[in-house]
Amino acid sequence: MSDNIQSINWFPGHMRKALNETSENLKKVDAVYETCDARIPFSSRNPELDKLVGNKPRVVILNKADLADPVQTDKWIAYFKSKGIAAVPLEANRKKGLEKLYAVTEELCGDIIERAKAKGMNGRTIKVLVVGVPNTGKSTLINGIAGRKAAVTGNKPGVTRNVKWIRTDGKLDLMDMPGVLWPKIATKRSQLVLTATGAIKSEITDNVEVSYETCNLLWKLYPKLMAERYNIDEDFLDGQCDEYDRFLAMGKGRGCLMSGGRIDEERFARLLLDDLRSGRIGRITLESPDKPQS
Ligand SMILES: Nc1nc2c(ncn2[C@@H]2O[C@H](COP(=O)(O)OP(=O)(O)O)[C@@H](O)[C@H]2O)c(=O)[nH]1
Ligand SMILES: [Mg+2]
Repeated sequence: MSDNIQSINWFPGHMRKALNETSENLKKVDAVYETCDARIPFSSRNPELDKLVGNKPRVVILNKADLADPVQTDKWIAYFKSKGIAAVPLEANRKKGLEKLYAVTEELCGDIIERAKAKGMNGRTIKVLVVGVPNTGKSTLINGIAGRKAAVTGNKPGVTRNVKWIRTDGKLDLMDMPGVLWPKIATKRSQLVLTATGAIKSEITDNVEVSYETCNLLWKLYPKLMAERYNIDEDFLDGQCDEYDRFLAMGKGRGCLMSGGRIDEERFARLLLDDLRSGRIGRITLESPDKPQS
């Protein structure tokens, strides 16, 4: 089972434990890599982390950049920069962007290295803790940096053990216990985008509902990509039209029909979510730093 929030059961006690554990682990590292999903940088981060990290060097990693809209990714990077936080795009599963990440890390941790050198320690590595909400690519990143399938433990909080380090060929040592946080589900919109991207598996919300809401959101943000993918009439591009009619037209456009010509809504609902999650609609970002909630 993938470690989405359902399998973690985020009760308040768990949340507190996870934050305490992260806070303890932070004391043992030089820098923090905070992973988030580049498609939803707002909802896939936990705001509590800012307080915990304090002034420690930190890089926000906009992971799954291959699936995200590059224009929006640049905007997010500028946004984080304006807050004094370094951010880099990454495709952890293809190890694309690691060099840039290392360069930024060395820059941020320059004085740690310099101080060690002054004391005659030349091979001083930079100790890094990877934190982030489930499914943002922590394990993939750690394996990518380690250059092997590292035996990462502690995907769930609350297990105390001695810290072990994952040594890499490079200048980093990674804590073998990634900090698992929970996503910010402050609004219905956050819940929707987390579900739509597959970050959380929703038991309560039914697939058609999620897909329908996602469809409307996508149409608002990327009408041309949607019209193209789902072979729908150009007039749906202009002016007002009924959202449900549009959803059905897309289902028809992709041949999701039942006997008698009725639209197979469930099949289309699944197809649309699958398309989105695998990037088949195009590169899409669902939250903008200008208006993260709209
Ligand atoms: N498209 C894409 N998928 C990724 C990327 N990085 C990780 N994934 C996938 O995202 C899912 C969650 O990754 P994982 O490393 O298990 O996340 P964790 O829960 O934070 O440890 C897995 O299916 C990965 O293959 C990426 O850069 N691009
Ligand atoms: Mg993991």
